[in-house]
Amino acid sequence: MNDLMPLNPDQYSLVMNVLNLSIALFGGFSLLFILLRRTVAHNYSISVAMMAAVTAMAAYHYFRIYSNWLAAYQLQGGTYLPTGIPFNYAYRYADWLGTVPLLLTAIMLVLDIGRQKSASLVSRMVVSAALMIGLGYVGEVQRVDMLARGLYGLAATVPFLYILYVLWRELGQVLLFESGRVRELFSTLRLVLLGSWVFYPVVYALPIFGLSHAGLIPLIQVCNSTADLLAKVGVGLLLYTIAREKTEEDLLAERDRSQVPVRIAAD
Ligand SMILES: *C/C=C(C)/C=C/C=C(C)/C=C/C1=C(C)CCCC1(C)C
Repeated sequence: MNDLMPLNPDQYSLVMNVLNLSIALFGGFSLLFILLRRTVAHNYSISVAMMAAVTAMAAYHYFRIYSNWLAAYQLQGGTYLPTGIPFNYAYRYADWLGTVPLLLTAIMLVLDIGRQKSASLVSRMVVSAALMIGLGYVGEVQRVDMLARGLYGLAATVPFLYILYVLWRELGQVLLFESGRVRELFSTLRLVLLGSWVFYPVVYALPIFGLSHAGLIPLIQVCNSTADLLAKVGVGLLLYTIAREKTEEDLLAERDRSQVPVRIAAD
């Protein structure tokens, strides 16, 4: 789905501005996560560091998408015409291939899952994410064969549903060991994740329904960028809040434990 059509200046600059803003937000939040990493306990700082990496990777890829967008069109007589330089979808998929497994790993490492269980969960999530994105990419590069696009899309939906299943079912059981506040925050995180993730298959399916309007490419770019911001920055901030909450709970538990011997000694 790569055949660019002439755009009016509003469509062109909307995408340019959204991509530009995304670079700034991802870059800024990456820096913030690097700094915030030090405000949580050692056990959880790895998750916050991973979110810094996720947003940094996104900032880099958005910079490439932005430059590609500038090169793909040329203003001529008040209309933006394709220059012939292709607008490369691979940047998005390359980004997802790196960021989605990392994002899922960060989510799992913030919870108190046993070492063995977490290794198994992490590997299943990483494999599912890679399958989802790999199959989606093969479908994406089918430029005319919409049936193939649909079939690869459906195949990619299987690991997608499996990831959601793990997040709700298996992590639901792990969550029973967490405090009420952590459970609440984690439920919000899952909802934000779901709310942003459903955008991707929907946007992917648009061309299948014969929607080949000039506005389609701008629409896809704006939707994917919004979903990426929610899925990376929104989820990252919630993850940080959970890490903060657990740091405080651990400190309280530590204090309670260390008070016991003191009281005994005073008796
Ligand atoms: C930061 C980027 C994120 C969280 C990207 C997530 C991408 C997806 C959930 C993509 C899912 C897809 C399907 C479920 C089917 C069609 C193909 C995909 C790859 C667009």
